[in-house]
Amino acid sequence: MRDNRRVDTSRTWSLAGLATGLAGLATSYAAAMALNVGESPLTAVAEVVIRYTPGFVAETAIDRLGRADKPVLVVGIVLLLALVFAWAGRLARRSWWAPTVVFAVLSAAGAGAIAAQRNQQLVDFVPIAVGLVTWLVCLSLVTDPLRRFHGHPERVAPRESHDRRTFLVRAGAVAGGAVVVGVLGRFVGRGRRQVEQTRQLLKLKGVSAPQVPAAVRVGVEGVSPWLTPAEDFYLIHAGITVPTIEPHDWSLRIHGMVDREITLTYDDLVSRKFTEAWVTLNCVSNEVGGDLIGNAWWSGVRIADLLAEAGVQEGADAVKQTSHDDWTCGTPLEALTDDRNALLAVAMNGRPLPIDHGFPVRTVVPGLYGYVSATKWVVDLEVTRFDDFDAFWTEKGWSELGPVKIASRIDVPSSGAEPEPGPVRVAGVAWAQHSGIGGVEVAVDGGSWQPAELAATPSIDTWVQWATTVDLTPGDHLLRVRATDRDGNIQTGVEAAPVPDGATGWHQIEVSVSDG
Ligand SMILES: Nc1nc2c(c(=O)[nH]1)N[C@H]1C(S)=C(S)[C@@H](COP(=O)(O)O)O[C@H]1N2
Ligand SMILES: [Mo]
Repeated sequence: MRDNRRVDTSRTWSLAGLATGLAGLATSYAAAMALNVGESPLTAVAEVVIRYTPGFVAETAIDRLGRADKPVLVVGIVLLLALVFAWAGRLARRSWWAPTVVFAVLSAAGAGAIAAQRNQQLVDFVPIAVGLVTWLVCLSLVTDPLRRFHGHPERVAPRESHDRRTFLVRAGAVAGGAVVVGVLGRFVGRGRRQVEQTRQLLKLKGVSAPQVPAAVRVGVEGVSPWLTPAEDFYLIHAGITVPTIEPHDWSLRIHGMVDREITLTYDDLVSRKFTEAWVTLNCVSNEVGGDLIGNAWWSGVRIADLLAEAGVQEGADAVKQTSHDDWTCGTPLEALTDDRNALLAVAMNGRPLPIDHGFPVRTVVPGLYGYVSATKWVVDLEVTRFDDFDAFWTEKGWSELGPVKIASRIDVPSSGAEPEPGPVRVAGVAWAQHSGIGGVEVAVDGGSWQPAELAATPSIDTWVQWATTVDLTPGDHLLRVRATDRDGNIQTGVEAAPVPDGATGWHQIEVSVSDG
């Protein structure tokens, strides 16, 4: 009688561990797919196993299993894990920390496997964290009623059956949830992979490779590269999942206060004449000295030409832009119709836009912060009046208009550096898109401003690299930078937070000069 009950309980606890374990695997897999970090922790572990499998074993496996070798390996790992999960569930009967240690060790193994991959980033570890949190939450969720049920033998029957039912419901929900999340992850991942493949294979006529003019480089090591590679370009996205849109499913509607509504397909768009331009894009949320800024070579169609074809009506002053994921922004009509290169961009740095940067089509408008102009996955342009709508960020208290403010940043030396006394090279970048940078000055310890040299720029729409040499004596020093635009406006030293229309203030760093 007693023994029967023991068998029964240990089976129940194993089941709790199993459901919990599968749930963590499922959420980590789904997180990996949603974040598109290439590999789920599980397949990363499989890769490591493959890497360290002795050649003869691998050959036998390939010989016997053919192309099924990898699925067999993954299934094998899952079965092994299932045993560990069941064991962890049984450990949970005695203490909460023993299964926690088991899950932590498994997570560490997954993290180790991911760390062993090439070029991993912090985001690659997110699925591990998601899985571990799922394990811990589900474990307490599922074992809690069990503990009540088995922990108090004096409990009366109705209470027991209530706890038992709670356990079954929760374990079932966790296991069922795991299956649903796993299937969803597969779904999410597949769409993204397919679109990525389309993107890779896409050949766009009229898109040229970026040719960085030599004169834009100031020639100081450590300055941000003038061209920002797409993989280093900052990313801002208010939505949860990244839209994955096949070009043949994309179209853009231009409507509102126009004489002729226009609907453009992707083929319509790419059969037009492209305009290509260097444009530096930055985020209004960038703090003084921050890195939410990048410079790229964009290829696309001028919005001004499309609006002219549509025929903008009297009285309009804005274009409300909407993305595929229903993000909106309001752009001054003037910035889209004057002589600047406001583009419906299809390529960045000579390649179709990366999915995260708006594939297949986004807008780029020189001189305006991204939140009022740079709609990724854009699908709708409505010519209208600012008075008639609110947009995503303006609803949240950000300014309606978002012209880029003059700004500058010290990249070299880095803050806290310890240079030798004597002449020290100081360098960085400055920007005032569509006004252009006219000058940059540096001051040491709050002293007088001394002018820096500027590298060249191909237009007023990009950032500029600058450099100068300052003489530093031993001790601590404060280095400050400020810029002036081509109209003579000086960057203000008054400090303001990013909300509502962009941070201001001078970027400054501290260095400690050694005694030599
Ligand atoms: N669809 C969509 N477009 C968007 C955003 C967004 O959240 N959703 N963010 C905007 C903001 S605030 C900025 S700064 C730029 C950033 O573009 P990037 O991620 O390509 O650097 O995109 C803009 N376009
Ligand atoms: Mo932004």
